[in-house]
Amino acid sequence: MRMVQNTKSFKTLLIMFLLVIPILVVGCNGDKQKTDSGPIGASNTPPQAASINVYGTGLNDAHGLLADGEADTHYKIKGTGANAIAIDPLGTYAPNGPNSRWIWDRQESILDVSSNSGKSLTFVTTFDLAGFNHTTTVLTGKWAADNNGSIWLNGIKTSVADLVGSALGNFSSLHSFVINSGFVAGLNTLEFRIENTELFGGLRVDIAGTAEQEGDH
Ligand SMILES: [Ca+2]
Repeated sequence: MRMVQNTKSFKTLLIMFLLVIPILVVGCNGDKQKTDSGPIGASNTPPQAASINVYGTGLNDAHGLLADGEADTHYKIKGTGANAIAIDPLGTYAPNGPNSRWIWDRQESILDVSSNSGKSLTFVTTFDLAGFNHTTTVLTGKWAADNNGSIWLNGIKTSVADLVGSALGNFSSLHSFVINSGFVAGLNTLEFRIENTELFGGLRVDIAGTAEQEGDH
């Protein structure tokens, strides 16, 4: 009788043991999966796009609007290296502000328009992508030109549509653009090649940019 009871007890223990092992295994796997997924922390945070320091035309270092005739130290005239000059636009131009204003190589007057006609000027601005993954950079903006223009990045023409045909709309309104390729590590150079076919000339650029910071991925 005692032997039968012992045998029953042994079977009961064996069944319980066999039931418990799978529970333990599942439990361990569950813990392992949690470990593999890692703790929630900075190393698993998706890369964050941060603003890069790129300037529109006619701005001071704090991105505030310059006054008429002030030097724009962020836009240089290619060839001479002179600063562009913030100008008071003609009535047919898109009005200045709030994020940028018109520039040319000098304040213009009705007295010097003849010397201005047919003048082509390239305006150069730079921005630094140090600390950013340059391949993730996106520039967005709006621009206008009197009369025609094209946008170049690091010496290569961008896919942004040229302003052509000396159309009134080239300078009476701003034209949206996006640049998302052609960037290099470190210093990047953006050029606005402007052709003034007659009378006054000008360039206006609203621009902002983002890129993922290095170390976020
Ligand atoms: Ca013109």
